[in-house]
Amino acid sequence: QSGWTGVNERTFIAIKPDGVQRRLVGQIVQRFEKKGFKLVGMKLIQATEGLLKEHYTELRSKPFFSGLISYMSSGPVVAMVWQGLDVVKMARKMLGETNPADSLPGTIRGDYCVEVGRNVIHGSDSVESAQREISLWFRENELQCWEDTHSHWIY
Ligand code: 3AN
Repeated sequence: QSGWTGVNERTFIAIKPDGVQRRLVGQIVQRFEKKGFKLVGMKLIQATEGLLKEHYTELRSKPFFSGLISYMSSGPVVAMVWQGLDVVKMARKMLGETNPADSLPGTIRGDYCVEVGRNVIHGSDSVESAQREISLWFRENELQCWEDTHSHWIY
């Protein structure tokens, strides 16, 4: 689908239950806004086990899989879709590494967390994963295409 590349590239970002419970939602959203990306979808959702197992299907044989599912269902998550040039790759840079210990200060995981099993945020790892994850978490009518129509009165 041509609409998924260039400035219209989209990624799926989720603030995990620990991020919500630690009141980090505002600061995380602010980082994506300040970077210049466009918010096109957002909801607070208690994910079902079924949704999470599907989301993490590639990890189902990992020893931490059941712990991961119970962590991710321990409270609501903020599911978001962000749009912009190269957003998949740049969002991964903003997140830092899977293990917070390998994440540089300045990244979200580098600044806000210490344990791999409580690493605050998820971001799609490729354009293909982003497409799969967005359609898993959002209906088409929950995503907004919008333009900056007010810039004429911001001086
Ligand atoms: P990422 O979220 O950086 O793409 P994945 O997809 O390898 O990393 O892992 C998905 C999630 O599984 C991680 N965000 C983390 O919460 C959890 N996880 C990954 N590796 C481990 C581990 N060794 N022990 C516990 N949890 C892990």
